[in-house]
Amino acid sequence: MSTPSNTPSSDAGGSAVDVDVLIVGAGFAGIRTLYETRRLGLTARVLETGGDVGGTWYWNRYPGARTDSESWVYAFCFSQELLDEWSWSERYPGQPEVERYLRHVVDRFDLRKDMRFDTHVVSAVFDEATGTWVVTTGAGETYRATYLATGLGHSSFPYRPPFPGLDGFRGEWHQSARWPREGVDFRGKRVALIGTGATGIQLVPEIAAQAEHLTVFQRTPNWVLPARNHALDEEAWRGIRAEYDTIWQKVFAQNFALPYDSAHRVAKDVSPQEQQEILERGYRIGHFQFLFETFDDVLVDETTNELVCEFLRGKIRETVKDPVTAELLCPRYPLLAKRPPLGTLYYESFNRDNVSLVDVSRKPIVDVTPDGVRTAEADYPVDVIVFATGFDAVTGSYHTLDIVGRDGAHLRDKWQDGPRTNLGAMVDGFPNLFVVDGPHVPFANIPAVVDREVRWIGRTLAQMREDRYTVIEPTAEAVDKWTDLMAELLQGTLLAKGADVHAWFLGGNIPGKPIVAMNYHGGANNYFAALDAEIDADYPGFTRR
Ligand code: N01
Repeated sequence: MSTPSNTPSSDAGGSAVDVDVLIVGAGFAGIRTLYETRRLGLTARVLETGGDVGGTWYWNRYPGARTDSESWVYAFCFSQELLDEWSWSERYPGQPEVERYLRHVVDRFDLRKDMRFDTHVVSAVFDEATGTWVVTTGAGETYRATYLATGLGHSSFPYRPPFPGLDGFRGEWHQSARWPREGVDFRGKRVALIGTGATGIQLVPEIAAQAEHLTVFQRTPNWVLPARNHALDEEAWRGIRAEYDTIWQKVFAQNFALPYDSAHRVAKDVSPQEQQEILERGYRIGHFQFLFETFDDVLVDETTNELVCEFLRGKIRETVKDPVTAELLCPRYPLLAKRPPLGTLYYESFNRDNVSLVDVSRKPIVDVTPDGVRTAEADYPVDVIVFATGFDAVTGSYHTLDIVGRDGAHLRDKWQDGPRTNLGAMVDGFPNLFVVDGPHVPFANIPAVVDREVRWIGRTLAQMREDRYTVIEPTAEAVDKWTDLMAELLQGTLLAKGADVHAWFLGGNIPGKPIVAMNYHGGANNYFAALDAEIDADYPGFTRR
């Protein structure tokens, strides 16, 4: 076992450490954490499995991959200079542009020198004698650090297609979350696409434009909202920059950390005709604005939700010419019981002669044969299979490394019935472990959530230094309370209906995974307030020594 050649930087509990903070993951969370620790004058090192920065945006390079938060807020906001100098080219940037952005950020702030790529962390063990974390990589290197910060990502542990026979398939197959860098040539090929989540619906128009034939296997239809993507020219950017302060203020004041105003009305406040006019206006604007600026009660009132659902079903029926296909594409569960994606030319793709839809809700996919996909009803011979079958989301990545806290407790055991945290940031029994953008943080615009959580971590570390503490850990009572709150908040929204439709944010997409609230559903703005309140009250939910 080799030891990295870092100069020991500080002392915790009497034992020299290689760095103050060891950060796992170089996506938005890891980059933001490295910036914060540097700002505090701490030494840090990022270890990343991938070959470069990006996290989700490094691996998910399938055609059509793009953000569905608007670019101007799908960004770091810690530096005014960075905001001033970076202009996204589109409302929703594609994967290559997001990856370029993240590379620009690490180079711009000279962060790369503290990052190690192609380095997979296999374990992190808390050494009680010295109060430090000992982190081991797949290559057998070890690092000792006072603090461990995990930015492992929500969508980073792909759900391996569960179908028997895959190894005997004679064609080629690809999984969206592990897309080959050289791309895939679909020209002249018969292609099967399995999965119609946010990923699948982005892939459909791209594959359809190339393939000889595309067969889409759908188990549950999705509510695909119109993205209305467009290019951003200099004039658009002048407008955004003139308003940037207000835009970010709105982000931090909104439930989903998006720069939208509340509608200030519920559906029953207005006449049926006005309801339709409001929905039409919202639909023309598109994006999640359609959800948040039409009626304030879409997420909580079943009648309003169904009103909006029926409006959307009307749009699907208007768009898709074949009525049987249109009905199959119409969801029958509440909007937001699954995470709705934004689409471009998704429904329109089903009007193409080379695209067909197969409903596998009642006649499931049984296996993969040497020649293609077999359902309980028929065989579909294809040349290529694309799996967009999603992720063991939010907590799945925490099973890829063994995190061992006090008394030899394994995090994966502690979380076997669902995650347990205080503020989504720390876990009792795992001192000095900061979970960055893991479970129990808001289901919201990720860079904004990361920013506020990491800001809290930074303030906490600074306060500890001032108070001469070296160890922090949440109390078991605070963890129980926060975990119970997650369940309670979920029940206050229609997102709880996700339990009926395999919603990944409840764990329902992975067979055998416990169905629990894995996120904070009380509004990102309220979560940010809870972080501040913890500091203002001098950390009542934590012990420090
Ligand atoms: O994964 P998913 P995803 N037989 O779990 C189907 C983020 N993201 O990668 O719905 C047949 O949503 C499954 O069917 P069902 C975003 O947060 C963001 O698409 O469970 N089908 C479903 O259709 C998103 O929500 C962007 O019945 C099977 C699909 O596979 C999250 O990542 C882009 C099956 C999986 O959908 C996950 O999205 C992409 C089976 N046995 C992703 N097993 C942005 O735009 C699974 N499926 C930023």
